[in-house]
Amino acid sequence: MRGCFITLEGVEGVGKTTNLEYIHQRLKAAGKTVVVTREPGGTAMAEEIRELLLQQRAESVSEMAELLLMFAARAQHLHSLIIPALEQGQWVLCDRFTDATYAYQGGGRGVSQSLISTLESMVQASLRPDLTLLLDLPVEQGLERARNRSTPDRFEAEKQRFFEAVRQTYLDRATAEPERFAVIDASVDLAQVQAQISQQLQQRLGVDPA
Ligand code: Z5A
Repeated sequence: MRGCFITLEGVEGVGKTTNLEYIHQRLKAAGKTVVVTREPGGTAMAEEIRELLLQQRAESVSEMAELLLMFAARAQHLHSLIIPALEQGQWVLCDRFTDATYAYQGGGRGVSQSLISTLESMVQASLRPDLTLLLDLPVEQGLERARNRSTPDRFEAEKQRFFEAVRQTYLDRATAEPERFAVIDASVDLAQVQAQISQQLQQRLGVDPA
């Protein structure tokens, strides 16, 4: 039986990395074999594309080049890791996936949603996540949490307005697909965030509480 595909989304600093390990442990405790991965990246070649995408550079990057590189990395990730794992019955837990393309390249950069949708169908056929946990909090709060880290990458260097558009696109997508998305209030303390995640894993996927 095909494994379950779970994605984690949200703007900068919402706590995806922090909560990824928590979800991993919850799924393992429930007896699932889990592959944890991320986008862009997840395989050696896709990680090289990630480097290309995140590096700050003097040359201005075309929106189309950025979009196609995101999908090139995704095609490789699906081919080498995600699809084989799901077909073997493993669960895949992925830090960002195509909703991030709608949010960042679509909402943030202004690329048309229909173009993204065409590429999504070409690259993924009918494969979509079974559950997308959208960690949501006001942009300023996320930027504040992320501010103390290393030098900003090419995306992190964007202005607040860019991230507001990213957040709104995520929320619109969650409203349009409530059966796939669970919106988590990430503005509260970590224990409360994890309680919400735990409840969603139980309600939607039957994962027993710890
Ligand atoms: N991107 C794209 O444009 N298009 C695409 O299709 C895809 C990606 C797939 C890399 O993503 C960039 O790629 C991303 C979008 C673009 N750029 N941006 N921005 P990434 O996921 O690697 O990078 P990120 O969004 O910058 O993630 P992040 O910086 O690692 O943030 P996070 O994982 O969501 O947050 P965190 O590191 O877990 O937490 C941040 C801090 O907050 C940390 O100190 C925590 O201890 C703290 N924290 C976490 N939760 C809490 C709570 N509840 N209370 C208080 N403090 C907390």
